[in-house]
Amino acid sequence: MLRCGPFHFDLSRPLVMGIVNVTPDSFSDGGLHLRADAALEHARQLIAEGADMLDIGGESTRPGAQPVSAREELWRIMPVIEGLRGASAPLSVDTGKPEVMRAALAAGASMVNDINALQQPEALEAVAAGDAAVCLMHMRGTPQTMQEQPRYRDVVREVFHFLRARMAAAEVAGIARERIVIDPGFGFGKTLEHNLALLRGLGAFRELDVPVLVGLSRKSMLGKITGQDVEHRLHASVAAALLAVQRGAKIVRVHDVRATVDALKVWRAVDPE
Ligand code: 8Y4
Repeated sequence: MLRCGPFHFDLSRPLVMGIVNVTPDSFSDGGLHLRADAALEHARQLIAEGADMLDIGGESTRPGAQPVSAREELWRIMPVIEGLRGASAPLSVDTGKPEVMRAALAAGASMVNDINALQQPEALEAVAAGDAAVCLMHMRGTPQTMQEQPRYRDVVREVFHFLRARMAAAEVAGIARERIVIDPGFGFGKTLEHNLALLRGLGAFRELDVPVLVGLSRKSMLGKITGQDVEHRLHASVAAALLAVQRGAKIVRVHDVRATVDALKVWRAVDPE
């Protein structure tokens, strides 16, 4: 069971989280209003395509991307969250900043997706204060430094221990286990070999007894495997999402919702619970 504010999921089937970027590089940059309108239209389209939840992000987390201020992040995402009030799918806010979490949750978001796993001061409290879910993700380093020669003795073990510790911190802060999702953080301070080891070893995270979310959509590891650049990674992304759910992932974070939903329908027809 996953509790996301007023939304409850029994997780008898995997969920598709659609990605809505509200960053200047993702939509033609015709000013704040046009950007919010484009993101809203995109969000509504993803819900129509079968997204179970949406992840709204105003800060680019690409390797090397520059951080943005809380004020800028709020300007970007708040019109989108407010515009989606009453939507049939829960909204997740992709942020590490407690100020942004509080504003988004007050405006009706039901989940916080934090690539920093609530390690910023006040982040645990910001989530604990309400009934939203949280995704705790593993990252080595920061988006600015994470591609600098990451080294692990045993990547599955190290990610597992980090996530177990962040789950414990979240529970101590008052976030019930049924509100917690974990994510090994594909691509965040990991080489291709680390990412493949995590995908192969994904089953190990089931021991933590909370849903596992996986984000592989269009990522550079798929570029390395296929030789395709970012706009031609749909097929690899669908294959990766399917492999992840076969290995126990309960939520897949994707750009291409319709294709992923169809692939999961085929999987379910063959492998019904
Ligand atoms: C093309 C498109 C190339 C996207 C790279 C990317 C995750 C995440 C991101 C994830 C969770 C990304 C916010 C990176 N990835 N949140 N966020 N899990 N929970 N890169 O794997 O999509 S952003």
